[in-house]
Amino acid sequence: MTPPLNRRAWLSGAAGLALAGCDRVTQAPATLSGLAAVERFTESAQRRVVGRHILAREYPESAISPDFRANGTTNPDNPDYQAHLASGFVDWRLEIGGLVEQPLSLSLADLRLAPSRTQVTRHDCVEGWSCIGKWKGARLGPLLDRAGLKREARYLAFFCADTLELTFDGTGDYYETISVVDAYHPQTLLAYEMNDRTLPVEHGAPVRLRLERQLGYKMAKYVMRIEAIESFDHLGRGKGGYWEDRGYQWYAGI
Ligand SMILES: Nc1nc2c(c(=O)[nH]1)N[C@H]1C(S)=C(S)[C@@H](COP(=O)(O)O)O[C@H]1N2
Ligand SMILES: [Mo]
Repeated sequence: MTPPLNRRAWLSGAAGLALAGCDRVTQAPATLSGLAAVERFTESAQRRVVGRHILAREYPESAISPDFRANGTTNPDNPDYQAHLASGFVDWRLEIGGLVEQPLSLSLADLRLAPSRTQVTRHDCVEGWSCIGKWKGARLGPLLDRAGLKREARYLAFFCADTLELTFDGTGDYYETISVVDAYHPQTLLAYEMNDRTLPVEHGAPVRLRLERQLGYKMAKYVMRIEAIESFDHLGRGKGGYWEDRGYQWYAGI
């Protein structure tokens, strides 16, 4: 994308002024093209990011599905998880670590105190069904700000309590990855309430991801640990998620 002519003229003019006090004028042409390249880069990067922050459609409460289907794991067969469930998740902590300045260990009470959002949205499963539900949860962006993402962090990985397929190498554990950009989308939540009630076990208690611009399989249930990572090559079979490892698209935009 080339900036419009008048803009480019303005840019070289401004850069020329800035360089007026500089005695190594011979460097000006290289500096100018460098500035123009940076300008073009930020322009297109910004448009991409803004485009990806468009909100998913939200619905009136009257549209909420009376029977929201549960899919995949509906009660993790995992002793640690079952112990937390039995005690109402009082000792449960969500870990946020990896490429962060300040790893976090958050109780449900901590999550409930974090900046939250409530939204009525439609959940689309790749299998061909949709349900509308109301979700309340902590916005992921402010939590990542608190943890302080390091520059190298490009993705967030979500590790879940359930193993969907028993494999010898552990690639059957449910996990997901999303980009840092999508993590900062205003509707991206760590949801702890569904339809005004504590998130039920079949829908991912105590906390599940809501990522409203993508398909259902991206929205990890039973999230135990979040890690900021630079690449997902080393996770599972390297495709970025349990279902991605079995052929689904990594970017499941809708
Ligand atoms: N941990 C975990 N998360 C998961 C799944 C799962 O089996 N385990 N299934 C995914 C799929 S395919 C869908 S459609 C949704 C289903 O969410 P629901 O049970 O609340 O309808 O969760 C997604 N997240
Ligand atoms: Mo799904």
